[in-house]
Amino acid sequence: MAEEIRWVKTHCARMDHGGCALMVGVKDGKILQIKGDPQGYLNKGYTCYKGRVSADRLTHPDRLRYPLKRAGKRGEGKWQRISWEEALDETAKNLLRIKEKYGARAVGFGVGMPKGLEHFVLIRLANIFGSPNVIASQDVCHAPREITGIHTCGFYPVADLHNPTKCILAWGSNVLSTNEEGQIGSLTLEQLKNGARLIVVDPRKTDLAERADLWLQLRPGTTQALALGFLNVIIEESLYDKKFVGKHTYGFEDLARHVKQYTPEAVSEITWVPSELIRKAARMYATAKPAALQWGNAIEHNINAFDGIRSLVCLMAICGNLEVPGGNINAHDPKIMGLAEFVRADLIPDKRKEMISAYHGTIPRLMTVAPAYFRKAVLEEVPYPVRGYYGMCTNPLVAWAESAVTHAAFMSLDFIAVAEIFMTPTASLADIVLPVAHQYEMNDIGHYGIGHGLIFARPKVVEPPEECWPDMKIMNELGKRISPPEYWHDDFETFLEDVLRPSGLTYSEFAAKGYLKGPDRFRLHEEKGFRTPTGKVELRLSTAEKFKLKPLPEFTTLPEDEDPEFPLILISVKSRYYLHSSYRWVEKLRQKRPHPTVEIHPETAAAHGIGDGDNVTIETKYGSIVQVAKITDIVHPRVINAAIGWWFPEADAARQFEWQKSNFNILTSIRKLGKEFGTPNLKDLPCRIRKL
Ligand SMILES: Nc1nc2c(c(=O)[nH]1)N[C@H]1C(S)=C(S)[C@@H](COP(=O)(O)OP(=O)(O)OC[C@H]3O[C@@H](n4cnc5c(=O)[nH]c(N)nc54)[C@H](O)[C@@H]3O)O[C@H]1N2
Ligand SMILES: Nc1nc2c(c(=O)[nH]1)N[C@H]1C(S)=C(S)[C@@H](COP(=O)(O)OP(=O)(O)OC[C@H]3O[C@@H](n4cnc5c(=O)[nH]c(N)nc54)[C@H](O)[C@@H]3O)O[C@H]1N2
Ligand code: SF4
Ligand SMILES: [Mo]
Repeated sequence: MAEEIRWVKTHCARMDHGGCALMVGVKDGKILQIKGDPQGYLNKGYTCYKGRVSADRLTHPDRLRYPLKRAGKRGEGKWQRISWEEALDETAKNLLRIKEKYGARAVGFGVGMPKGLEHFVLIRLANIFGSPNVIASQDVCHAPREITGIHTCGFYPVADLHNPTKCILAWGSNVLSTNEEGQIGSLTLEQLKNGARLIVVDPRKTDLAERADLWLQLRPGTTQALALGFLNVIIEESLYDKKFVGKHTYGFEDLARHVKQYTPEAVSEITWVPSELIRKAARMYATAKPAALQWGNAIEHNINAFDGIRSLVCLMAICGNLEVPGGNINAHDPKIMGLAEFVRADLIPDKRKEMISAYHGTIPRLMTVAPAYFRKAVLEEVPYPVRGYYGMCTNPLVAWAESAVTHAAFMSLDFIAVAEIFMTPTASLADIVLPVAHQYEMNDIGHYGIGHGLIFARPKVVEPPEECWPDMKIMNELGKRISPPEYWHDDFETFLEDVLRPSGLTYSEFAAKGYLKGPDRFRLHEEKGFRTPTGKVELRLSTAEKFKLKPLPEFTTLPEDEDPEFPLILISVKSRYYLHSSYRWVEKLRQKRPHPTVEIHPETAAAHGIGDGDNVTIETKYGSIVQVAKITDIVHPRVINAAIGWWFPEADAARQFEWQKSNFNILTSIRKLGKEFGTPNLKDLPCRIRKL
């Protein structure tokens, strides 16, 4: 007799940063329907389209189902099916051979956007193996915000959208589409319904900008200048929180003197935002108590990220919005295992000095290697040779800036293993490809280590197909082969129990509860000060000289020089329907966004003779790609917005699925990098277009 439909509670994952509580309807071992759980902490029943169709990721006929070994030349698309024993032994043999010849640091452990607990198991694997080199996209994703926050105020200031706020300042954040870091868009909408004012700083008229009281359409790449202009107005007009500034900040007089030059008129010239609008917005933010600054990824996508973010933390601070409900808070973790303990940071005490980045002098506390520096090590042996790579949850050939260099680096490595759900451009260059179990097919913990003070249960709903294993299981078994077995478990699920042990809960008790949240602790600075060397918010950095950082945030240059040959400015936005380079192969998503599209203003399109739906060549001085024109006035006439993450799963694997044709990162470069994080310019690039 057929089974009745059974509803399982879990949390959405691996479609963005995740966090929506879901009810998943299962029958006969198959997922039939997904809907939002009205009791969800973040989403209260909300889901987006890609969350609702997310089970379609599991059933695609071309999904990887067995371990594969390269049969032809690298990248030729010829594979031989092998057993797990063979795949693990072969991977172990190669990694150990590289370790013996060049040292453990010659193996890079690669990971992309944090997707689940496997992220931290990978760091643990690297630490136990003895390699200080975890290669991650942190240079362009959150580390600039997190680490600049820690240096400035001692923590990572998160917008508190769970308590009433009077004003949301959304700065380069498209949260209604991206639900960035579990700041599910419905939380913002709820605040607006309850009367919060909204200021949007974005070069593009986003859905959020449509709802804003004030929309500041800044010139891309000028966040630092605009934020310094806000500081100028707030200090000149004496709108700052005097009590807080007097008691809890270091270097206010210096900052005040320094920002005098950034008058709204001067800043307007740089940012294109009218000076009166800068004044109005600065006043609105400074006089709303409390106000939350919801910042986004865009501010860390250029070489000046550090200055821009420093200015924004100074802004939160002088307006008295740090550590207050409805402002920007230090989210405290629940009682769970600390990160350092989980990843066994103790085993590699000299990591900071040993990692590739040490040579490049990146900012203290950045503990992963920027992809730009990894490739330099592979291709030029700077500062030492790197010959092997184990990667999971990432697609560097599409996700990293300057794809041609990525291709060259991967072609030159001695050994590459990639764990994936699907054959991607990067996986197609590997020697060993390992098929993984995915969301809904394994027990997992979400949002661990993300800094939002929450973890979510993602219990298993269905069995993985054929020979797919969770990444955690793969690394647990590989770990036993390449490092002392006592660090590894009989059953990988012990990792889940380890994280939870301090809470007193088992994984199944946690799954029944759904999530764990740390305690709300507001205004802790009133008792304890801030966790910086001066105990205050460092408007002027006391460690500047020691760490070779700028003491005060400044506007130095545009990310790239203006160039009359390339008169337009290129930006990008993450797609509502995809996660970066993932899931172009999920039919229901592909139907929504079948082609890579580039948004062009009607005047600009007309001047170039481009019509809606035309194929357009987009060119920077670094490369050129083709995308399909979408004519729209949501972009400025001088700005175009091209799609990121494109490759074509339907194309030829032997040619890496046309990784060059429409891939945004053909247009970016790693020749110029921000010093603090090794960040390249991903947006704000001079470009030109023509009809193909
Ligand atoms: N030009 C430009 N470049 C960018 C960005 C940009 O805005 N513009 N954004 C940057 C940012 S913010 C980030 S975070 C990075 C993201 O870069 P990546 O994290 O590398 O990109 P994704 O497409 O999210 O994930 C890559 C792969 O993970 C696989 N995957 C999904 N789930 C699993 C799993 O459970 N296990 C395993 N083993 N694999 C899985 C997917 O199939 C996919 O191929 O890209 C950065 N690159
Ligand atoms: N659907 C979906 N959701 C996602 C992701 C995804 O790929 N797809 N990726 C996830 C990841 S890893 C991340 S990091 C987050 C990122 O989420 P967000 O922080 O929202 O990042 P983006 O979409 O890159 O850009 C946000 C906004 O910045 C604007 N912008 C572009 N250039 C500039 C500029 O120079 N200055 C300013 N101030 N704004 C600018 C864009 O117009 C856009 O509206 O989203 C996560 N969620
Ligand atoms: S908003 Fe994000 S977490 Fe929520 S359903 Fe959509 S993809 Fe999943
Ligand atoms: Mo990201």
